[in-house]
Amino acid sequence: MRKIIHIDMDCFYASIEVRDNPTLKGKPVAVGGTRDQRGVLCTCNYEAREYGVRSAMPTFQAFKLCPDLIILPVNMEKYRQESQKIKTIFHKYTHLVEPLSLDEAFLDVTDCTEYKGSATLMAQAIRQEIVDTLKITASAGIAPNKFLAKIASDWNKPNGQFVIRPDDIKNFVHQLPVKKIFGVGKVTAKKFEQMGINTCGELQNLSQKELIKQFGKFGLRLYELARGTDHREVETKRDRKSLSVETTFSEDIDNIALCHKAISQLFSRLEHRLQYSSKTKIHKQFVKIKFADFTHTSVECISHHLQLGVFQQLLDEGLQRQNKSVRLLGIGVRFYPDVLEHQLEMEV
Ligand code: TTP
Ligand code: MG
Repeated sequence: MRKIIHIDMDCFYASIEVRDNPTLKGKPVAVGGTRDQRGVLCTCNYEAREYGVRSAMPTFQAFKLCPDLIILPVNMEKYRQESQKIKTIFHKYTHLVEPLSLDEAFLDVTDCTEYKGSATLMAQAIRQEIVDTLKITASAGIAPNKFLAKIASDWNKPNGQFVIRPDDIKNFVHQLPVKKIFGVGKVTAKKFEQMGINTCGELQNLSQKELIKQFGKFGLRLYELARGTDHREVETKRDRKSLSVETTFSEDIDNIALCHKAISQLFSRLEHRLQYSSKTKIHKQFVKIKFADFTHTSVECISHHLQLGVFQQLLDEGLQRQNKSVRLLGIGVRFYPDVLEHQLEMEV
């Protein structure tokens, strides 16, 4: 049994901005694009959430819900610096840290002996240290695996934590809505709803065979997650082998032009993610396509520089393999293994 902590900062960008301008305290504040630029919000504080304002909401819509909303511009450089401070704190506890984004990470504390090995007390201490150093709050989830730890960190948000002990798993997942499973988007959730399945407990009634028939390889994963099982390891950046981004369409699409448009959008996201990646030496580019029937294919080629055109060619190649509409598209890069990367540096 592992001990995993998932830490997620509370309304990260907004907390930083309010911290740096205390006159904003207690007021509804968001960070993102302005109304006249037809912008979208990155996030907002909990005061703004009371009005129904949310991340990724168009700014004009947020103003309709909350006319007093204060919108501040995005200051990535500042958020990146704060993110670095959080990471330094994490590494005091364990080197098994897997950052998921600027404000979120998994920590494997299975072998940590501090706090008599109590992951709950460690999470408490980490959150306190974040408050002391950064003057903003974080929430934590503590569980025997990544899947449950991530759900748990959301349970007592903001500024809270929640523990799922091995003995609690059975009861916890029984009531857990299937929507909480990563990868179960609106479309799959609706499909389940039509089958009378709303909770993981109900999902457990489907056999492995049935799930695989309906969802392919993802079915196998659903079978495990519905039981609170997740064997994925905390993957530190050092051993990161690839980096990818993907999107699931709200409706399956069969239009090639739309697929190409999606690839361009994914490309910007991947470029952005690569800016924060400690690995930079690209070895391959790949495209992943999941079809409406949940079968999937991936196409890759050697490439040392990130190029949109290469992804477009790979997409065309992948689409030719099956004549079906597309449910999900992903693009990514594989990095040189560390040894090779080292060699490459020597050669330069
Ligand atoms: P989240 O952790 O999803 O959100 P949050 O930290 O703002 O709020 P919560 O308390 O619910 O955790 O994302 C972290 C940061 O990433 C967020 O502060 C802003 C950025 N972000 C975007 O830019 N766009 C988005 O759509 C989302 C969800 C987040
Ligand atoms: Mg957060």
